[in-house]
Formats: sequence, structure tokens, C-alpha cells
Amino acid sequence: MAAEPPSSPLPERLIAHLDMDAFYASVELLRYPELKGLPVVIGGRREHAPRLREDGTREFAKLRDYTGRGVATTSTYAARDLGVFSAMGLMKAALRAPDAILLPTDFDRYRHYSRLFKAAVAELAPVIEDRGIDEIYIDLSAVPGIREPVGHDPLGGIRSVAREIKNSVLRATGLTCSIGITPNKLLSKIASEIDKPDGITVLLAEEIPARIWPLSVRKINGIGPKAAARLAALGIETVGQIAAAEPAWLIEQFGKSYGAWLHEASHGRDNRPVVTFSEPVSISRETTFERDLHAVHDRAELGRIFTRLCEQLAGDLERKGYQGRTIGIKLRFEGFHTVTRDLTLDEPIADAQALRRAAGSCLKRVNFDKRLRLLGVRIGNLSHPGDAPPAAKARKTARGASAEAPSGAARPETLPLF
Ligand code: DCP
Ligand code: MG
Repeated sequence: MAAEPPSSPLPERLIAHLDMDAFYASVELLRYPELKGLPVVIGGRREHAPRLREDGTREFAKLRDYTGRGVATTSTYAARDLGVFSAMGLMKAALRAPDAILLPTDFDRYRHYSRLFKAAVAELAPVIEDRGIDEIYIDLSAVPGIREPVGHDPLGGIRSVAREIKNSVLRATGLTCSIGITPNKLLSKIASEIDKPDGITVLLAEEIPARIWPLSVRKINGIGPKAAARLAALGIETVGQIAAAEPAWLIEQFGKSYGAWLHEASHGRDNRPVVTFSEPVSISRETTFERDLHAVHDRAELGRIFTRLCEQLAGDLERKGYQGRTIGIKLRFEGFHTVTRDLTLDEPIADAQALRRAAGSCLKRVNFDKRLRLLGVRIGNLSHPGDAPPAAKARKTARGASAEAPSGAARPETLPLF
């Protein structure tokens, strides 16, 4: 029998990016299956939870009845078809999809499902980098069988490992995800979006010109709205146009590190390893007072404490080598009522003054009619100052407590402020 022609060798590294489909919304559909296929938006307050009618059916809140300043954390694909996306103001969303169902955000539940899907993947492929609540990178390079062709398909082993991972996630959670598998993290992050939802996309280096170059520059994780606008002003809209540009010109326009990175990224080159140790999600400092303090009467003292917390946090950041984009505060009032607020900046910060400024602006969104017993400052969305480019997802700005303005007596107060 004639020898089979050697198939082109698979790359040394096979990296997957797995991203859950419409994650928060899909978790909600697990408990409200009657909403399947309907436009559903997540981002309401507790009062928007469905009510059980006497006949056992549920009555859901409609987007048209929403008032307030909350934003959508995510939406089902049916709602996206109507033009409602993550981070959109809910009142604006109501204009586009008045009949869409509105549900409150239930972070604890999403965190629970996040742990479940990651554990399910870890049983099959343990080299996992945690990238947040609904996405991970997985190093599949050494997974048994992955390099074996299936029939005439040299990528058959890769596809069947991907299918196994997806099945295992589905069994553990009832949820679907999309997977991209390529030689590196940069390409896999792009690839996982190509066939969303419930997709598998395998992409090798030789396919970059055909499949990556036609894409918008925004598909590259690390090209945010600002860089994209600057590229557009230079006449560059697609990844291929970056690839066609002279590296020296890119460096001239964007500086040495970002310009060089743009060139590498547009050619799909990325050597970053899958980092399995978990980086801290956030770093915080807090203090409980000896006696409860009042925002007006004890203003000076509170101001001093607040400044010191920011200085300590800045010290922590420096020692550990981090900076961050999301700054949050935590306040506990007498009676143990706890309030958090946060704010996501465009650029990461690390020094005490910038922290104080950002945390101070969060304070403006708090009502101070009770005495305080605890004050805390937190920084999240962390990166390392040397990182190029910032790894954070610029579009994910609506997470956490700040996704919803304080309910009820939500009067944005400017005073008292300490
Ligand atoms: N999220 C958020 N605020 C945003 C974007 C996202 O709170 N501005 C939350 C809700 C999402 C989850 O993070 O469900 C995951 O974000 P993705 O960008 O992966 O969006 P989805 O999983 O909802 O949809 P997709 O199917 O496009 O991945
Ligand atoms: Mg997702």
C-alpha cells in the first residue's frame, strides 16, 4: 500500500479559548425555561424579579416599564436581534425592544455556574487560565489524541477534543459555549467568536490571510475604541490593512511597544503562555472604625482615613506590581447595611492620588444619612504596568455593583463628601 502523504504538521501549541454563550442570560433561562427564544435583557433591580401568579405561571417585568439609570449586562440573542447589547442603558434598550423581558442580575448564581463550567473543563484539560466569569484559555497541546487525524481530517483530533469539552460543559451546567482553537491565545480569542453561539472554530496559521485579515481591527483583543479610532483616521479598518503596513510606520504612529505589537498581532503572532496560577481579581484595603463616624460631623477624620486607605492600596499595588481600571468603595453603616459602588476608567491607575480621586467620585453616589462603621477601597480589572496592551476587555464596563444606580431615593448627591 502506498504511504499516505504526510499531512502538514500541527503547530507545537494548540490553545483554546472558551467563552460561554450569552452567559448571564443563559443562566437565567435555566430557571425560566418558558423564556427560551424570547428577547430577554439582564440588568434590572430586585424589584424586577418575576412574580408567581396564582395559576403557577410567572409574570415577568417588561423593558417598557423600566425607569432608572441601569444598563444591560447582557441580552439573549433574540434581544440582540432587536439591537439590545451589553452596556446599553435600559431606557434606551426599551425604545428598541419594549416587549423584551427584564430580569435582575444575580451575580451569585452566575459565579456558581462559572465554577461549574471551569471544573468540568478541568477534568478533561487541566491547563486552564481563568480570564473572568465566562471565559478561559486552555492549553490543549498535550491532551491525549488531539494530534490524531480522524479519517481524512488531520484536524479531527482537535475537533473531537473540542466537542468533548463542550459536551462536558453542557452536562455540568446545561449551558452552551463557543470554542476557538489555534496556535495561540490572540487567535483563539478571535476564533471563539467566529461561530458563536455553540460553535467550534479551528484555525491554523496558514488561514490567517483568508480568515483574520478581513476582520475589523476591533476583533483583536487589545485594540480598543481609542486605538481603532486612531487607526481609522489613518485609513486602517481591517486587520489585513495593519498587516500590510510597514512596522516602522506603525511604530512611528503608535510608539515602540504598541506599534510593534500591532504588527505582530496582525500577523497572528503571540507567544504568551497559558498562565495557570490565578492572578488576584482585585486588591482591597478596608478599616472598621473604633466608633461609628458621621459623614458631616466627622468629615475631617473620615477624609484622613479615606486618604490613608488609598495610600495603603497604592503601596500594595506597587509592591505586587499591579495597576487597575475598576475602583470601588465599600461602606458599612450602623445596622450593618453595606453599600458598594465602583467605577471603571479607560486607563489603569496605581498611584494614591488617582485612587483617591476615582474612589472619591464613587462616594458621590452614596446616601449618607446614617453613621459609618467601615470604609474600604478596592481596585480590580488588574494588569501589570509593563503589559502591552492592557488585557482588560474594554467593552465590559457594566459589571458589578455599578451596573445599577442606587434604587429608590437615588439622588446623586455631591455633598457631603469627605
Ligand atoms: N457583562 C457585563 N457587562 C458588559 C459585558 C458583559 O456585565 N458590558 C457580563 C454579562 C455577560 C458576561 O459578562 O453574560 C460575559 O460577557 P460576554 O462578552 O462573553 O457576553 P455574553 O456571554 O453575554 O455573550 P456572548 O455569547 O457574545 O459571549
Ligand atoms: Mg460570553
